[in-house]
Amino acid sequence: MSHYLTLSTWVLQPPTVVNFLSEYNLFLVLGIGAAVLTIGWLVYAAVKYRVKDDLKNLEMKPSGKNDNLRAWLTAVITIGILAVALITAVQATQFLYNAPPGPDLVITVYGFQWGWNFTYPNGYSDIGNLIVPANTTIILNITSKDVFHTLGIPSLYVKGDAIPGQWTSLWFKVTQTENITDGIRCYELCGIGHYDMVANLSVVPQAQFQEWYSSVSK
Ligand SMILES: [Cu+2]
Repeated sequence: MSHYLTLSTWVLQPPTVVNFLSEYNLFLVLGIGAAVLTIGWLVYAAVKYRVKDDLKNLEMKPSGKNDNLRAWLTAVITIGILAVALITAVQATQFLYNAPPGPDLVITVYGFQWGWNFTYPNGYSDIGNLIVPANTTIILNITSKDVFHTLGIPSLYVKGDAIPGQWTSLWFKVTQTENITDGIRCYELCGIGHYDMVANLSVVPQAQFQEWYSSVSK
């Protein structure tokens, strides 16, 4: 298994990835639309108002009805694009903040210099390996033992700050079983070992998870 998953690796994309991609694609469309309008208008104006045979054409003419209409149209389109971007960005963020209703598994994560400790509800804890069942909402409650860290899972498009004295939550759900070496890493420069502050993510079938989980229960 490679270090980083490319998107095509996921046959069924996890909801956090779908959420991110749909927002990204919308922003791409809005951006292309804005570019076409702006550059189109620039080219149109450059051609229409170019200096022709003599310099008489340079005289400013009083603005007509069409100029006002164009100004209003520009304002309405600009506000429209910004409004769509704002509303959908807030919706996408809310989606990431609010985990869907259960069944879920809540895991406590401690970041430290330099590694990740994952503690399960039964008290079992592991440094460097996060094993979770497929088709289950996984909620990570994250904090730090020392300095600022940030836990990120790039293949799932989720990230949460690990700050001493504070808790940050994130959730994800994966439908496929998958083994991602170094799938979890630190995104906050936290000292000399930062580059190696990684952990493996294993998504296993639910039955296999239950078997493993009972075997490590105290
Ligand atoms: Cu770090």
